[in-house]
Amino acid sequence: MKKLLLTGFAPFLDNPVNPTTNIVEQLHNQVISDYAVIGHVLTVEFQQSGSDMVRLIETYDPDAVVSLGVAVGRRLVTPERIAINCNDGPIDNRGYKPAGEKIVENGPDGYFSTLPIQHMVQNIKKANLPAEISNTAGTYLCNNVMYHTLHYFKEQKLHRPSGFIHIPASHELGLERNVPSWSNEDLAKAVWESIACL
Ligand code: PCA
Repeated sequence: MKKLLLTGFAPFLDNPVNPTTNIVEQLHNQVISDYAVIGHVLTVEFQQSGSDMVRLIETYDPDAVVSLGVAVGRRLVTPERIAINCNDGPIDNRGYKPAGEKIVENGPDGYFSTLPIQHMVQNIKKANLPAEISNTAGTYLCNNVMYHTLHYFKEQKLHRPSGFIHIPASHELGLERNVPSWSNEDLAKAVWESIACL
């Protein structure tokens, strides 16, 4: 059976919970299509999350990687099209504040997702849940981890589908932050449908 590494993130900034933690815990050890899911929750730290991601890939040697992050305020589940070589945004969980520096000094400006993002959107919609492709993963940790993953596979000359999906807030987080929200059940279903088309 193939292996899929599914990552989420810990809470960060004003968000007391991160719904991706719940999804990763729920789908850990599940079998979706041909893939056995290995779930891991990453820290939200510029000097740590990317290297943790690479270590996880080297440990598990997954056939595919799907990373999840919450995009507080988004209404739809959004597979990301591209990661850019830039760290910017507010402070991370270690108190570090990036200022537009490169993620990888001589790395390419960007990497396109190697996940079937169009097919993923169709599959999520077929399950009666709204989805669309996003053309920006931002410049915070979600973009950072997506960039690190795609850069690693490129450098290693490995063709493994990998990329990132941003999800809306859960109801618990939505109430706290006063933003649009989904049930944990629907969020997990959308992620399941995304993985099912790999
Ligand atoms: N979302 C943030 C980082 C962690 C998360 O879940 C982001 O969109 O970059």
